[in-house]
Amino acid sequence: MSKQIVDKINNLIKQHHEFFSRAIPLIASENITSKACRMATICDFQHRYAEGWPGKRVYAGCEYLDQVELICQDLAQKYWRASFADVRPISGVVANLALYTAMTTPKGKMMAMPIPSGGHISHAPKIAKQTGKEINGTAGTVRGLDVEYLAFDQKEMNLNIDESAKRIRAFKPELVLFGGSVFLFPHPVKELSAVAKEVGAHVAYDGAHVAGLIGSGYFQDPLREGAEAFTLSTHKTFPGPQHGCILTNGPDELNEKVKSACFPSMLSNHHLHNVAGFAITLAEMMEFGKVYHGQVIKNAKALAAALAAAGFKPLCEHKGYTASHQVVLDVTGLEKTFGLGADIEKALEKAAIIVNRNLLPWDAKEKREYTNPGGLRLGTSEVTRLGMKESDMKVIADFFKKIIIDKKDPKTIAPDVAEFAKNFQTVKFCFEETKAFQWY
Ligand code: DSN
Repeated sequence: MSKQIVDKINNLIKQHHEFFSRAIPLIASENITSKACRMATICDFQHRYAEGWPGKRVYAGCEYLDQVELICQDLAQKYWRASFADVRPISGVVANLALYTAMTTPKGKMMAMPIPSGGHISHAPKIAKQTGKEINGTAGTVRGLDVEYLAFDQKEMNLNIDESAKRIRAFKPELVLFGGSVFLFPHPVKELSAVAKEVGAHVAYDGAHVAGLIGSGYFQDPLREGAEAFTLSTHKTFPGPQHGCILTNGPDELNEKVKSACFPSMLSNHHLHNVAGFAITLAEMMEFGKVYHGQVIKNAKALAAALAAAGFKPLCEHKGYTASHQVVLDVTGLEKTFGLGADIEKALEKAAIIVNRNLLPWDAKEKREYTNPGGLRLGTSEVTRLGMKESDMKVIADFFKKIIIDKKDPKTIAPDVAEFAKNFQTVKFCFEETKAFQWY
């Protein structure tokens, strides 16, 4: 029986790989790693413990692990132009929790992007103040923080500077946190940092989604615009293994707080195999990131334009749709002919086009919920790493049109999607190109 379970799991993994080899992966928070990175993540490091800081571990046997972690710190500092990097957080959420520990008091006050407008759940309160609903966000639930939202301009899909400034002055938080999960345009970090500092607040930036863009010199540069700390995950636009990181430009007092928040407060072991994969991906992005991330952004703009030409409503046409890897589609108006976000997500999945439904900032007002919201969020990081260019975005938009507007049965489109996907089976922007979905 036990052997059958092993076989069954191996078979499910194989089927998953086969499915993705026939798919168009458009989840904005995902990406795909190189062979060198994958090999690092399955090495013996995964069996080891190395609590603490390199050179000052709680365990023996760390000589080589330490060297890898120091290389990872050094490369992260160079790539993101920071003087300090803690590469131990095992995810973006853990990096944020360590940040809250370093920069707030328990039950203190924080301001962040509104969750219904694309803020991340790790920034959220326990209870939504506007609706009284329990949302159990990380900041409110784990750190007990009283979270107030910055003001959001729905037309511009960005923070409203004047109204946010008023709210910061009135609420007087300990921490103002920028960044989010729906992230089309750079946040006004410079303008609002000045206001945050007037009230004595710390300023930080959650760049989980846009970290790769920023490292390669695009989007914005939060540590030079007023953010004291920059948290990130390493697997969205930055195409590494699933992990996290915290960057600062000092001072030492802040760095020491971050270090002790990571260990012992937030972590015991820190998944050393992923630190190795992170370091390898940093080396890749220092070599190939400028071209790769430039293409990610070009593809996102091209995908939005092609979807608009095909009859869809990507947000922010007046701003060129996006300055990041993301496109947000407003699918309201299709409810009578096809359905909303969840219906479309399901239909596309049947053709192996993988997207996620997403709330639009005005969904709550129009009584739509996350279960079937008015939006879709698309991301071009992974398809770009597989080699797609602007002309391929038109092909993708045409698949969307056939399924959602022309209402063709998605199962009849799946073979065309698979045929198209055959051209994109190699992980690029790395030293040794890799078969993307091969399973051993
Ligand atoms: N939930 C992820 C996203 O899709 O944005 C981030 O953790």
